[in-house]
Amino acid sequence: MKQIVRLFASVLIAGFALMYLTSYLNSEQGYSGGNTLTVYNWGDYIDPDLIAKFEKETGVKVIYQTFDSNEAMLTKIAQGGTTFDVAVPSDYAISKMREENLLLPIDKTKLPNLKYIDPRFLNLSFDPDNVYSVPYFWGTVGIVYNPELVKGKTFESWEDLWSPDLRNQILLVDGAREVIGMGLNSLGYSLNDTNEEHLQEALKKLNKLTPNVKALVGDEIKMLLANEEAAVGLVWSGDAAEILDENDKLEYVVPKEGSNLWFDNMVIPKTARNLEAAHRFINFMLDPENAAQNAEYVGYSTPNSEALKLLPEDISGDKRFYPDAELTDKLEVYDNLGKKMLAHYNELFLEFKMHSK
Ligand code: N2P
Repeated sequence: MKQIVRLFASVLIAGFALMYLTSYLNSEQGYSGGNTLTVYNWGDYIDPDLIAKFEKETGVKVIYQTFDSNEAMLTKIAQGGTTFDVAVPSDYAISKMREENLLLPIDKTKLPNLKYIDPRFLNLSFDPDNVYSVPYFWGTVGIVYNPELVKGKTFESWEDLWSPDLRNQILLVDGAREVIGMGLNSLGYSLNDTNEEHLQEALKKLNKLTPNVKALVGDEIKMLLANEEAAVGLVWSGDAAEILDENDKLEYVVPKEGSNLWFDNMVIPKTARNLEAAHRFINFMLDPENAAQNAEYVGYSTPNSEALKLLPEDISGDKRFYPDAELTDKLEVYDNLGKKMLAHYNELFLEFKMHSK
């Protein structure tokens, strides 16, 4: 009898040791098959309670990683060696990923909640028929300012940023397309302009802004502006919504020369290991209640029309963050300018950053 107990105990111990070893090896390799899902999203772009809710509902463990620019995300996915199951690129980056064969088609039969997306956000030119992508958030790029700190100045035009009274008062979001685009727009050019003379003109103009630029920053821009560490910021609309929520003295405007209208969509990169969980996660985020909770938490605008109905009227009715077609028709979506031109934009942005140091 003793022997049987001993044998039983050693089998049990060996079994546990094996289980431990496999789970250790899997986590070391960033393996995301089995019951895990790896999500790659922008920083500050989800309510963490939703991740916990998804894990509880599905038993799938979420490994969550963030990026702060489309360029960084693209490089990481293109390099390989990662196991991202879901990522959230913007419009032009989705088009580039399609071109570079970095995406898997989405199985819409697994997304019953897709019906809640407003058709206005479907079938856009960067992904006709939404073969590879499903809307997450959308918005604009504009200026947040503190009327008290700028002493009555308004920002109807991009040109207003160049005012000599704004010395060391402006924070810029650290994005190549946003900053170069602002330079181009301020000259009346398209933010998809590829004419070398226009691009050089924009760089020269941006370099003249450097005395006014306090810093180029990531997600900290929200905290800095809300705490009045700077008077003005070039920001994405959802960040503006959050800043204004923290400090209601501030204002958000989209200058009259035009600006960017952007769309961030969920995709399944080629690196995915757990397609089943990827579709479940996407469908979960499309659920109106979850989408509304997410929108309220991060401050960004939801493309989900059922979710919109669940949001308080002071959010859904705010034209600054839910602009109607009259404004959005005047804005431009970033085009996928091709590998070479996008690299050139990045170089110009780097030159500007060196200049503003
Ligand atoms: C959130 C960043 C949103 C990205 N921190 C806008 N495309």
